[in-house]
Amino acid sequence: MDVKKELVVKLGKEISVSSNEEIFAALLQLTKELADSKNQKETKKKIYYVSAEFLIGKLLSNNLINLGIYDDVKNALAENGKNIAEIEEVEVEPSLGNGGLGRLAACFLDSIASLGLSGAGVGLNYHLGLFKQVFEDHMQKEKVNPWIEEKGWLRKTDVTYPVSFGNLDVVSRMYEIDVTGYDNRTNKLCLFDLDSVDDSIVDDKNQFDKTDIEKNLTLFLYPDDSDEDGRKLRIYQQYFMVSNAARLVIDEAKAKGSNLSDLYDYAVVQINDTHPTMIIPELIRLLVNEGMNMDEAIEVVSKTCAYTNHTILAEALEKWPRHYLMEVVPQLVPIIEVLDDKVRRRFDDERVAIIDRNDLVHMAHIDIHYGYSVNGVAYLHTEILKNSELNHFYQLYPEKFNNKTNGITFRRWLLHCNKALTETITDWIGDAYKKDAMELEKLLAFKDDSDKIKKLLDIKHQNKVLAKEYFADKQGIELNENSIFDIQVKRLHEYKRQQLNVLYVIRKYLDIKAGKIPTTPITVIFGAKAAPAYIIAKDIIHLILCLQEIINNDPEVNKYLNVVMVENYNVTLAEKLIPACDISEQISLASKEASGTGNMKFMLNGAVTLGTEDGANVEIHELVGDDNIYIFGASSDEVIEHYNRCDYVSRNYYEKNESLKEVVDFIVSDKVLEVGNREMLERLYNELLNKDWFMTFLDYDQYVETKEKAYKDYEDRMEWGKKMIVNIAKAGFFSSDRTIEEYNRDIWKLND
Ligand code: 26V
Repeated sequence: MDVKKELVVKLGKEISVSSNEEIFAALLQLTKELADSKNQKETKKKIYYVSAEFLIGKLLSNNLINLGIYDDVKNALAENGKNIAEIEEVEVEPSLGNGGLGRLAACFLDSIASLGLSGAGVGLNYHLGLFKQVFEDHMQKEKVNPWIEEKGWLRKTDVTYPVSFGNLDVVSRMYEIDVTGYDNRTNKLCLFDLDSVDDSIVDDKNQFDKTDIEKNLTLFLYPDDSDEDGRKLRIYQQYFMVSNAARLVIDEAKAKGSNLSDLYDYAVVQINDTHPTMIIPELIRLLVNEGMNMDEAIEVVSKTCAYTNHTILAEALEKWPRHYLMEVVPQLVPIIEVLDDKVRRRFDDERVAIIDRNDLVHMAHIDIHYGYSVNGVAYLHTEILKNSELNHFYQLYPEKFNNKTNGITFRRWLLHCNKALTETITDWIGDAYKKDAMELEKLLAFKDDSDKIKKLLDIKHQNKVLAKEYFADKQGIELNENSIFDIQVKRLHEYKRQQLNVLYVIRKYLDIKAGKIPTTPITVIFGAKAAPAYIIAKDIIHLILCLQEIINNDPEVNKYLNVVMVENYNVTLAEKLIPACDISEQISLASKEASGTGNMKFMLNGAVTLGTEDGANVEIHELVGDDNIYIFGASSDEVIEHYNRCDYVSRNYYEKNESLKEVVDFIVSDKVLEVGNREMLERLYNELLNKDWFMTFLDYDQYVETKEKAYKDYEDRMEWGKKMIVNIAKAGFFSSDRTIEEYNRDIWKLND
């Protein structure tokens, strides 16, 4: 295809005289046409990945790469004085996701299409999605984040379904976004919406009438659930999502010749965390409406649905009061009661009941009893599910439990975000690794080759310069490209322990003030959104922003240490930061991070992990070996023991440890109080001293010591470069193509 000719036709004029917006619109059209040409006939069985979140990121560049025309487009634009990076800037990042679970769903869709599997994502078309984070007075403020534009990837379809709630009947509409496979088929992300939803009901404080379902249903991802109306709205959303998904599954199966008794030969529904759980009773309800008897419907659905668990945090394992369900989705309640009744008749064990004694419906329990597969997302996480968190269920159904260690798509997290590294790797080992990620191991041959190492170090430096330019331009942030980039980017949560990293920053600041100067300057970079109602998380952000102000403006310190918190961390910013990173902070309290996927992205881009033995860090450690990772802290077994014995007392650590005491006290020192808010800082200080549920102090000494070692090792550039090569070479295992092949082999079995 002559890309230039195509673009000129679409533009109706020369590229050189077109605006970036016009070029973006033309490329959008071209991409959609090409994607259409790769729509393939569906196979008999199809995977439906149902998820409340799809954190897809900007799509233009990725689609161009997957369709094989990125270089042609880039060159055609360059010949006409246009820069593809500037065209990419025109696109607004979709706001359909929150964190790891949503990004995983997006990587999986890419891999499903890239492996040529017939599949669809099913979710909701949130108009405002997740809030936009801005910083005011060193605090996070939430602003609305409209992202849907006239000229975008969404395609309105004629597919509509009636959906009934207790007090309301609505008619849905399906939108589609193309999911282009890498040199392969196009699949769809199906997003359901309501024509009556009205963005204008939201005021400038992000408030709206939570009971006006016809107008608010698909406005926000995870609407505030601090009151009853908010919680009910979540149930409205969840049912709306799964009712549509169920109708889609049944319609498509029927169209392919299913008599519904064989639904599982046509469809597999992967339930992404508990948010889509109601698809189980809903499918049962629809099959019964089609004339199937209840027992058979339950059996058919149980052979169709599979569940993925992404967290062991109790707060995220959803339990809905039966009376909420009775009000919002009364048609499901009798079915859920039958499901509960069957469980109670089989097992005399309150712990595995679906409806508990307090009349709470345990969504995960529905998934486990009435799905045929339960998987965790990393080796350690699955072991914890089997041996402790879900042990009662594991005893009942050992055959259902399996592990699928997460992965990331290398198209976005290497080919797209790190062009220089991609080119260099291709130079060195050819491009087979783009389809077979394990080929990256060939890089190990170069780990003692000083020219190759120098080249890698040079690429890292270039990526730091690119990040510096980007953040200077977009956020007015100054980054020192000659410093160590030590990065922690992920949702803000106490279990992820950004606060531990902050304690280290204070330690370093006090050391520098006392004359202990680091050999190489350090930039500690944070990016994180806190849930709007998560008070302590917001206090941690406040402390980081105060430290940023104090440290970066202190001439004695800022030559050696800088703290930067980027605003509104999202996929687009991740793509700039990850290629520039030296040290990847993965410091969760062992046992709490199910997997992590940022850890994989950093590794693939040549950063070295500083982390606890948690989630997929365990597997990274195993692959790269002790010399190429910095591991510290208590093991998951030790942590679980502390919880069981209730014997972790943070104050004891504080009182016995001078360094720690000095650092913690600094949080409420005059210096910080001068800049910050007393109430927030004191609350955080008290939380750490009196509660510290995620055991920050437990690992403080080891963290400081290990991080110092990493900074010291960084000085030996050739040795460090070797670590970088090993990390990149061993990252192949974390390709989501491998993960999806395993899902297909063990759970979906699409090609049988
Ligand atoms: C759950 C809930 C529950 C109720 C209210 C709001 C809310 C918001 C989000 C969630 C799900 C969060 C779960 C999540 O993102 N888990 C992450 O999943 C990643 C992909 O498997 C994994 O790498 C991370 O370790 C895990 O934290």
